[in-house]
Amino acid sequence: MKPGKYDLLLVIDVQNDFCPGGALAVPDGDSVVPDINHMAGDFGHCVLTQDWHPAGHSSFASTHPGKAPFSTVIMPYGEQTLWPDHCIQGTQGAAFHPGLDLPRAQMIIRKGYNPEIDSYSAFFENDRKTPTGLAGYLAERGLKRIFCVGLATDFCVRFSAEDARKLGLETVVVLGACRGIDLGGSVAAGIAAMKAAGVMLVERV
Ligand code: VGL
Ligand code: ZN
Repeated sequence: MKPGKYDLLLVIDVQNDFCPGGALAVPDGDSVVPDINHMAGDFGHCVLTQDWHPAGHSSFASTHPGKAPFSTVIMPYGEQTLWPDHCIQGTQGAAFHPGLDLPRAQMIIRKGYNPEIDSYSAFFENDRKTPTGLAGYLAERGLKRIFCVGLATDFCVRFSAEDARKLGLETVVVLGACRGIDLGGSVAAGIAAMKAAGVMLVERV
């Protein structure tokens, strides 16, 4: 599973709010940074995603009176987990972790900016049909294999990897460079779902 010139490293949501001390901290989230920096040199292509919500986003519990963070609501597009306010556009919490060192990264996909729809996946919003443009970018550049790393294993990494498979891409998730939130067993469920979707799971590359 050695990456090369025609492979894309997709670095998902390595942002301050998902790291210890942040608004939606993923346990040990910052520990992926050195691994990702190190891996990036082996890839011909690197794209980052950045969770990028307006204040008052519909995925924030604070937007739904009486609702607590980590509870769920039904949205027009299905069930949505409600989160603490996080990754608000232009804030330090939304900035990439300062240790991330990816000078060769080619593009940043911002997602979750539509106030009405959350977006876990790098490819589609949570309605599972509004595209972000990443599929077109990969197609136009002739890239057919992606390696996913970052935060969080059970949400944005999982949804990105599943969508990549739906698009027919060869998809690898490097678990050693991912960390999960783990709500009620969501890491185990996410790993099972990714396997079932034909995602290749490896510890490192
Ligand atoms: C994420 C919850 C809310 C993630 C983003 O990056 O996994 N999770 N927004
Ligand atoms: Zn978010």
